[in-house]
Amino acid sequence: MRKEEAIKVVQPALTKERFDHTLRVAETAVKLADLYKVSTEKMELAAIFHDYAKYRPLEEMKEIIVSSHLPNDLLDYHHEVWHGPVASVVVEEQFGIFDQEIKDAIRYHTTGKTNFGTFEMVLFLADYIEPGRAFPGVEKVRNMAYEDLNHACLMVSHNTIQFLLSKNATIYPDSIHAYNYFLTKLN
Ligand code: DGI
Ligand code: FE
Ligand code: FE
Ligand code: FE
Repeated sequence: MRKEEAIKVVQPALTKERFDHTLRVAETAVKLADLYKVSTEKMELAAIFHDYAKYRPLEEMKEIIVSSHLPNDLLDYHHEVWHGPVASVVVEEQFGIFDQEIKDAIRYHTTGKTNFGTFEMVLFLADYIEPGRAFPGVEKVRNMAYEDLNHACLMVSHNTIQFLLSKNATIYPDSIHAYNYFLTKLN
């Protein structure tokens, strides 16, 4: 699928703010893909689709999780962790995107996972540091992003888990696995 075509289907599924975020994630992810030597063309497509399912009705997302290969334990956690996995299924079924890297980058963009690949890490990081984000400590992550991909992803995991703890929110196991993985790989 071409970039223009992807944008055309994604835009009406999102709010104006979410669509603008998506374009900034794509721009950031392409820059990082170039730096870390993964496909910029595939990255742009993954980024354009990463939040595609964000505003699906919860019942519809549940139905997709139950009826697909996705793990049902997602349903035991907050619905914020559903939209990535759901989008990875929908882009294959609806748009014939079978590329495993693109699907996995979309699927795990919220939580990360263990043995996270370079391609997937770039989208995970770009989603966090795109210029519209104002998370506490984001500037430090932005600086690290262009120095050390793994270390920057560790900071994303660390900050996200810290944020979730501060809200007494449940933490999906993949978020913890990602944190451990990045920390273990630290230089
Ligand atoms: O969709 P975005 O807002 O661009 O960003 P995202 O998909 O990375 O994260 C969406 C939200 O999900 C964000 O507020 C943090 C939250 N989140 C990330 N990991 C977990 C989580 N929420 C829960 N409950 N558990 C997690 O493990
Ligand atoms: Fe998201
Ligand atoms: Fe994210
Ligand atoms: Fe996003």
